[in-house]
Amino acid sequence: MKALIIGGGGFVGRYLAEHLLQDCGWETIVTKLPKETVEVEGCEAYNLDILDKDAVEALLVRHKPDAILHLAAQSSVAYSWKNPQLTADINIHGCLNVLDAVRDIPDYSPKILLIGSGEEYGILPANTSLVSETTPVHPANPYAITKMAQNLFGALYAKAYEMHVMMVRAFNHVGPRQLPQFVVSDFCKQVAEIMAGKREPVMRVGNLTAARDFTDVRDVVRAYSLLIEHGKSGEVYNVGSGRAIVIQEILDRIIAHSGKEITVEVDPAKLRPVEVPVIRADISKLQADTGWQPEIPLEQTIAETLEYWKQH
Ligand code: A2R
Ligand code: GDD
Repeated sequence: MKALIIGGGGFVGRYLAEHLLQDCGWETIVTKLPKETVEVEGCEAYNLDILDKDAVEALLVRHKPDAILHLAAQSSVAYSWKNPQLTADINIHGCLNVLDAVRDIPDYSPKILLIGSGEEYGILPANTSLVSETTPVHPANPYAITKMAQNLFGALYAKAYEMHVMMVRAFNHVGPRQLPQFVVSDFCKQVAEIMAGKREPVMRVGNLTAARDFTDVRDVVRAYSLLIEHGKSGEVYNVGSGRAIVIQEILDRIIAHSGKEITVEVDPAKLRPVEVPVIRADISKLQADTGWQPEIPLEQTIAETLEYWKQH
């Protein structure tokens, strides 16, 4: 198996490259942006902007990977409110560049995995929080709309052109090295700075009432390789833990690790114009088709993420 990770310089991409090479034994190449470095032993990295369709096609013609795992994205919900156009360009047009390049290359039919989001489900009817792949989507932010569009194109291309495209709806993934624009990393970084005396014992937070479904990034990348092996073309798969945890509880757990008295202040700049209250994944389809199980408890992920920030 020769795999290509597009967006290999991002948070998930590096874990995925390590997993495919070391655990799966697949030949693995990645694309990254010029500003990024990917230091994974045995992994060739190529610069690629997915908005450059010719470059996307040239790379695919040159390497003809058996599997394409498309991770490149503007991945921040918060930033998508500030720059919806850029988010749409990267997440929709960028993905179309990949799909069209594959469609246009003669006698080439790789397996393609598109990474959408649990945010696609959006605001649910009252008394609903557990979402399966058949639950209607009501995306409630620009990022979620772009991921819904990306996955609709994936399903369309699978049907129209008999391409082997699979779509993921990934719920929140966390772990060491995640950028501090995401909540667990953000809180761990602030607590690590307080513990090191680099910051007053005051944390600045956003909305603590929402509940999200968190999975360790190392479990997430195992789901992706299993989907490449066993997933069905044209299908959508939730990738999450099946449990929702309120952000306040995440905060309390992270603060508890510090052993310090810490004051919490809401930063209005961290609040979003619309917030999805609860998102929790029904993962039975993924489990039935691949046998996947999440293995790393959230407590361990939090401890390791905090440790990462204590050292950086
Ligand atoms: O936004 P940056 O500068 O951090 O770079 C991101 C990169 N990227 C691009 N790559 C190629 N061409 C572009 N025009 C382009 N624009 C952005 O894709 C970053 O290195 C990578 C995405 O990785 P992260 O932002 O770290 O996301 P993460 O958490 O690894 O999520 C992977 C996938 C994404 O599709 C998310 O939307 C989904 O899972 O949740
Ligand atoms: N970032 C951040 N910072 N979020 C906060 C904070 C804070 O200080 N305080 C509360 N939150 C809340 C957000 O309002 C949201 O309800 C929740 O914490 C998670 O926010 P993020 O970690 O920024 O992630 P996200 O849920 O918006 O998006 C992530 O998960 C999606 C899948 O559900 C990203 O990884 C997306 O790429 C991914 O698709």
